[in-house]
Amino acid sequence: MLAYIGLGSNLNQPKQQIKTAVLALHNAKDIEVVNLSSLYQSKPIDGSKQPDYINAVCQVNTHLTALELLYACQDIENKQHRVREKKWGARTIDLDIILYGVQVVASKQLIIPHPQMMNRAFVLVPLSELEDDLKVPVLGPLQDLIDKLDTSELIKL
Ligand code: PH2
Ligand code: MG
Ligand code: MG
Repeated sequence: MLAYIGLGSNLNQPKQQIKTAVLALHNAKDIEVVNLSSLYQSKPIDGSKQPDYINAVCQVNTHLTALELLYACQDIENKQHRVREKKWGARTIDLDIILYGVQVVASKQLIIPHPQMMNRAFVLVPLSELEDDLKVPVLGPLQDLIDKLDTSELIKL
């Protein structure tokens, strides 16, 4: 299954955190990293005072189920000392499953497509680098989603 994972960090050398997490995905059993977008810098979405984020999107090929992939991502977050304080607070690393093939998931643990993706240029723009004519399940063509967003504050590194 082809899946897309969004990575984000705004603490403890964010660029290095992203690279460490991609390497961990590469080394994880049953996950093959196929492609990685550029890194992007942006202001935190939520308005509170916290450092700018570095974000990227990674394309993976996996035999894991969506839930197993989530656990693999959480394992990597834990190894990089992710502390879950408040929702949308600053973090060393965040790995979110954005898409899992064309599968739609709505369980207590996991929602796919990622429920905030349509509001987040730092997810959609790197995703379009990897597959620009992507049609997102439920939400429609990726380019239409991007056209609805202000992407002017997103800095490609
Ligand atoms: N992640 C959040 C909340 N706000 N803002 C940016 N720019 N990048 C993020 O990855 C991000 C955010 C919660 O997951
Ligand atoms: Mg997130
Ligand atoms: Mg998350």
